[in-house]
Amino acid sequence: MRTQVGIIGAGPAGLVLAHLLHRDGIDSIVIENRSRDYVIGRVRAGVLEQSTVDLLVETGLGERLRREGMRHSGIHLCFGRRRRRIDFDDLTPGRAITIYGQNELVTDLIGARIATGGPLHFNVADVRIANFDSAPHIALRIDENQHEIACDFIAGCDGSHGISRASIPAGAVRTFEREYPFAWLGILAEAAPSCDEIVYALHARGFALFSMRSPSITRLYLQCSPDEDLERWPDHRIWDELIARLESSDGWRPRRGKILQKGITGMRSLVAEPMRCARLFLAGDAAHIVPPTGAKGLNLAVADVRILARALAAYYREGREDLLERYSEDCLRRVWNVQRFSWWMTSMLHRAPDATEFDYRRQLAELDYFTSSRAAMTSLAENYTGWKSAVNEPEST
Ligand code: RFL
Ligand code: PHB
Repeated sequence: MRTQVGIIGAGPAGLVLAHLLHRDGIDSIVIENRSRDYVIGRVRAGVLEQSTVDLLVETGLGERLRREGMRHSGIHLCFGRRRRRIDFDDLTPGRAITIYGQNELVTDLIGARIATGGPLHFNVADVRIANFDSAPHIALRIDENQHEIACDFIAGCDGSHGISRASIPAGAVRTFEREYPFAWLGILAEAAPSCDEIVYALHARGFALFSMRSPSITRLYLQCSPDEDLERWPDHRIWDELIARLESSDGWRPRRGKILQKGITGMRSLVAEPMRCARLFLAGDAAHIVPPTGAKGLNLAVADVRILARALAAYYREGREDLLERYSEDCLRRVWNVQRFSWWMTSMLHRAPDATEFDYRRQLAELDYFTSSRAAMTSLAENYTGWKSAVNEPEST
């Protein structure tokens, strides 16, 4: 097989890249080591930034997103039983977030890829990459048959446990990491949302988050320890804990319902620098991981591939290499800002095991400030709804 860009991974990064390249007349082959059902069924992100929504709409992927996506023009922060709202319409006019499950987005992207007739192979095995400093190729197995894809470039969009980053020779890429001493226990529940916006809460017993997927499905998370045993969390205990942490003095609390799915997610920050090694380009979770508190991972993946697609288009159309040369630098400015924001949201809203009462009171004061000073609320709103896409800079610059 031969193509211009070999794309490893059919998550949001790989599929959006394939979509953008197709629109620019650039061929690609997408390979994915899991099944189509598995990729679609994976319950993960739910919050799309304004620039992610704009890109999807502009490139013809907005039809179902516009119909079923839930546009939110604010979020709530709850602390010491006070629930305060950050009003995006007022603070960052024209910018909001949209709730649309990652699995819905991936479903749309797979549909769009299939409609173009572009190659997309699921269930591939033994993926290996080589020669990415000269003539890149990808070796793989499809249905017990060995294949090779020769390509001009490889896009490593294979997530945090993929082979792309791991294939780069030691010393060519540096990683910067941070582990957090807590995790999230997340549930999907059959319950109509009792608030029409997301609620983040800091409680003396730890963090909790109320979100949703549709008018009849809620998504909730609570802080737990990284080695938490799910067996110790029968459904009634999860609900009791969520309600204890989220309930506010105005009488609001999440509505109980049948738990459809539960799981534990560890929390990590990681950045690989540079995000490129010769003709191999890393994008999305393959290059960086953020803790989910800022709801940024998927949005960052889309921001990377937008820059990569533009650089590849300039290369094929005009023979320009400068945008490819600048790919890593262009992405990393946003990546580090998002790391900073996600780390900050995480630190403000979680209770670390070794934290003191002093720390807790300082966190409450920080929440009080960020929900009452207009300058502070604007900063939060600007970061949460996301940077402008075109110049990859904060909204107010
Ligand atoms: P993905 O989605 O992990 O996709 C990578 C794909 O590569 C495949 N793969 C391989 N394919 C071929 N050969 C190999 N050797 C391969 N190895 C792996 C994998 O099977 C997979 O299909 O990475 P991508 O595309 O970079 O997308 C990143 C996002 O998925 C991720 O950042 C977000 O889900 C993070 N995230 C959130 N992001 C947001 O923007 N907003 C949110 O609200 C949000 N909430 C979350 C989240 C992640 C969570 N978890 C479970 C980690 C909430 C949670 C709980
Ligand atoms: C979600 O809806 O899954 C969600 C919302 C906000 C976050 C993380 C996840 O910060």
